[in-house]
Amino acid sequence: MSANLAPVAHHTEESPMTDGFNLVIDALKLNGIKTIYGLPGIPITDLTRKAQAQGLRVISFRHEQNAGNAAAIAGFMTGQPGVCLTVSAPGFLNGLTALANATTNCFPMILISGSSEREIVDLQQGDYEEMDQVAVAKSLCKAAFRVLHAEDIGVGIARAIRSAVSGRPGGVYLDLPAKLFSQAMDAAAGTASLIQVVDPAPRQIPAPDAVQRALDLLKGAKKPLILLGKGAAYARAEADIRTLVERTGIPYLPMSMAKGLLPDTHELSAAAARSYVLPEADVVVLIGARLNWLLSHGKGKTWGGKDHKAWGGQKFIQIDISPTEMDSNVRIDAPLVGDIGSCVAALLAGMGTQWPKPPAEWLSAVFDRRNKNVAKMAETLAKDPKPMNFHSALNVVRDIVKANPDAMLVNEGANALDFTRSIVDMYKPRKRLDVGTWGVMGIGMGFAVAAAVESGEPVIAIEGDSAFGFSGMEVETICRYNLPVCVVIFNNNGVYRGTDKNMGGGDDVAPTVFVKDARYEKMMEAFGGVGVYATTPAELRKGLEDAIRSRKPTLINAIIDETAGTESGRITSLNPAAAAKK
Ligand code: OXT
Ligand code: ADP
Ligand code: MG
Repeated sequence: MSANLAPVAHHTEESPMTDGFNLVIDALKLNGIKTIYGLPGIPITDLTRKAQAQGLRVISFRHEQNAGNAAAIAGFMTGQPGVCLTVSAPGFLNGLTALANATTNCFPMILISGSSEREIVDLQQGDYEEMDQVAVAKSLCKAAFRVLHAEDIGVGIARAIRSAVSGRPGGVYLDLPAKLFSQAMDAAAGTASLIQVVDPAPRQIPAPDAVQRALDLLKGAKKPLILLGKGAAYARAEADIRTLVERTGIPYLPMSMAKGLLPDTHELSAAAARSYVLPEADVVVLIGARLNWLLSHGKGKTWGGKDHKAWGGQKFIQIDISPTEMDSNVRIDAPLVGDIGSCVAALLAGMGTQWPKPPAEWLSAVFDRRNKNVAKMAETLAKDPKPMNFHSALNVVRDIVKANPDAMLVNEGANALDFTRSIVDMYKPRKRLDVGTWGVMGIGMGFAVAAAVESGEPVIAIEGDSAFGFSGMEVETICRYNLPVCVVIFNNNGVYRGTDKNMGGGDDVAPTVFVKDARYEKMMEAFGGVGVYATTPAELRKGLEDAIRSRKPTLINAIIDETAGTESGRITSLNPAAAAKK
């Protein structure tokens, strides 16, 4: 233990001493952290109180996973690490799913958990909520640190911030043992020990020969395609990306959370021709998108390969900050390693102001296909079936988002997710927040809370009824902080559909089926918010319009035809039974 530690400390004008509590708060504030998402309890209750007293906003949740998801998406929205604060062992574990999900999605986040006494944990003597949390966290995040001495708090928080946001962003775990908080030290020395991180996410300039290689490949393309991923949204490079798209005239395809980077109504969007452009393109520029399962690993029938493992013959230019992302699935012919802003700027500089447009046959093939699909979709959306289905309900959401392009859209479910992605156009960057790389259910209310807190804009959360259940208790949090969140539950009585039968013929309902006609809107009413029961598009529209106008916490229980969904939405082929047939 350090020599200058004394047992008690209070941070007052008179006192020359400070303590662990204050140093943690001061270090966070010094680095521009404004909000802590968390859940109090031993040993961090006083930390939450003191943080609030000293001007940090503390958003207190009902379950740590939701606080963690809020912190993670705050990181994505702002580019600053989102901070989640939990108690030891069980609270820490509850936050860990969110930390792992943040790392998987490249969202910068710091999970700070209080922990039990090291001496007892290491001898496994059975402390209150005992767990070697650093060891558990290590494999699920970018970095894990433990601070044992008050004078190291500044370094610990600086390392956590830098690890979370530099290079490929991700989750970081910071372990603060209970004893640390009451350690006292000289206040001036404490202040001097804090670090304000300089340039936490330094630009990474691509090598000039790598830029030239990419331009040479692109110049020879007959059927080029640009693919935008959520890394491009995170990088806030939309102005240069738009210039790149418009100067080259290359059709582009946005991944789910890259929707709105350019407005989905942009004339060069190929979103509605996805299954045409992927197999047909000859040179694909990946900007902040990985060739993972969401892109069929860059091969197989999606890309025009003969079978599900065969490469389709495309050449790839990949812009990514992580050098080891290259060749992770197929050969990357022109890797461009650097931050997206710098890489796109370098491409633009190398191109000059004139760049040959793609061949007209390619453009007309892509846009004919797109226009046909858009027209077909418009026909479907114009129908008014009874009962309401995903399309007729989403036609309303589509109008509302168009009229309120600054509103945030949170989305989870299976059919509720997939139909929303293709039907609801986005107009601005970083407005669409969803299940991401893992397809994880449970992000809904955590994301919605952070979306409201960080943006101040109205939030619309389109939720499958199953998806909502994972974080539904946070409607109380939404009411407590009076957040302008409108939760819309697409209630089809179950996971995917409400019509499954018990295959054994017993009394229990099938595993995918819920209580029929559940009145979810009453959950919001229970906490003082507005509940709406909507069986028609008109009722849904009124509910949404009222919610946006009033900014009152609202839950709309939108009753959807229980037969309308498909198993696993658009990813039915990933079900083992279906995959075996491939
Ligand atoms: O080109 P084609 O013809 O193919 O058409 C495409 C586009 O061109 C076209 N399109 C358009 N047409 C017209 N106009 C416009 N504007 C337009 N835009 C596009 O539309 C189609 C589709 O386009 P898209 O979406 O771009 O293309 P596609 O082929 O779908 O893209 C492929 C993918 C893989 C990129 C895409 O499908 C994708 O992003 N998928 C993500 C899927 C996903 O992550 N799903 C969530 C997980 S499912 C499952 O795991 C669930 N669970 C299990 C579980 C989970 N996940 N987590 C945890 C912690 N525990 C358990 C559970 C429990 S889902 C779930 C709950 C489900 O029940 P709910 O009640 O919540 O939900 P409901 O299903 O609603 O009941
Ligand atoms: P999507 O799911 O939208 O396809 P992914 O999460 O798979 O997107 O990919 C995001 C990619 O963006 C990651 O490989 C990550 O390394 C990269 N990335 C994130 N931020 C930056 C940045 N500022 N510059 C360059 N690449 C980035
Ligand atoms: Mg459902």
